[in-house]
Amino acid sequence: MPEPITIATWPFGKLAVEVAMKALAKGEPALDAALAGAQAVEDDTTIRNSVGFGSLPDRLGRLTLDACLMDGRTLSCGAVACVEHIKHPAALARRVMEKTPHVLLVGEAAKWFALQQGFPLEVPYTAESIKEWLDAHPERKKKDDKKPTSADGASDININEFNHDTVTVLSLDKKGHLGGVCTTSGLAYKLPGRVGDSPIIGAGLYVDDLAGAAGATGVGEEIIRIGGSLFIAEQMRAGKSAQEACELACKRSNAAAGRRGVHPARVAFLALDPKGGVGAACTEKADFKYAVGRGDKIELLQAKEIGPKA
Ligand code: SD4
Repeated sequence: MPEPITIATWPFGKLAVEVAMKALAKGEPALDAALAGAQAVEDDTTIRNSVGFGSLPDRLGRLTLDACLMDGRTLSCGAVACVEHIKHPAALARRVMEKTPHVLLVGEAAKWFALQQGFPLEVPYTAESIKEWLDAHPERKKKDDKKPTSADGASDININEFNHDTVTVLSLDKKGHLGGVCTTSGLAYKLPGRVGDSPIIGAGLYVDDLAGAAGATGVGEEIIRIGGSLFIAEQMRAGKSAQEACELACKRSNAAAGRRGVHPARVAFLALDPKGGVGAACTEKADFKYAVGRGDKIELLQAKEIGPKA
């Protein structure tokens, strides 16, 4: 019987890992455990600049959330993008998976679907998040690292210690099944309507018991461009370790930037293979930390950085 494992992005992913590991210890399926973990992070508005309500909004000050999830046993998956006023987008993505024949619902229509499913409409802003937006709004304060998304290339978008906003949680349960969830408020100060990699199956997340689970964080445009998570899963299917697969994805992202003549963006990947092997890597300066839980132990690890010359 495999040992249950959960891995999650960024230091706040520790909370997700704690919650998911408790669920796995009780014998819950990987997808349920990963969702419980992700939702704990969505619920915690004290995690500044993080995920869910209270996190950083778009350029007009509106908070729109993206999420997806995938079951490695069946390849069932669901996603929502650009949803406002719904506190638990990952749970909503699960309803898309379970109650509709579709994979992805977006915007107003996703909100209507949420209402139909009994999700309450809620106010997503906290006093702190409003103050943060007022202080950091690009027209009020010119600060390079908080620039809004520009049209002239994703490589000038920075992910830094102040604007991590995605939790990706990958779990392996006692029965050897994989499940994954990704939930985010997207890039801080994005253009209204912008959707990144996080709710895109194959980009922000991919989970297949027969290959492995992979997730991403960082500049979503660059992750979509290389189909990051599916790329990693396919590398594992072909025999690469989780670590090798994540490093290859970083190399591919760096090479993609090279082909456009721009500096590589900050992206990071994590992966979990069906036997419990773990990997993570990031591009230059992404400074990616991730949480790993096995048994009673939860640790925060630093991902290997893959520079443009690697
Ligand atoms: C996005 N990948 O919307 C997300 C952002 C992110 O830490 O991961 N931030 O592009």
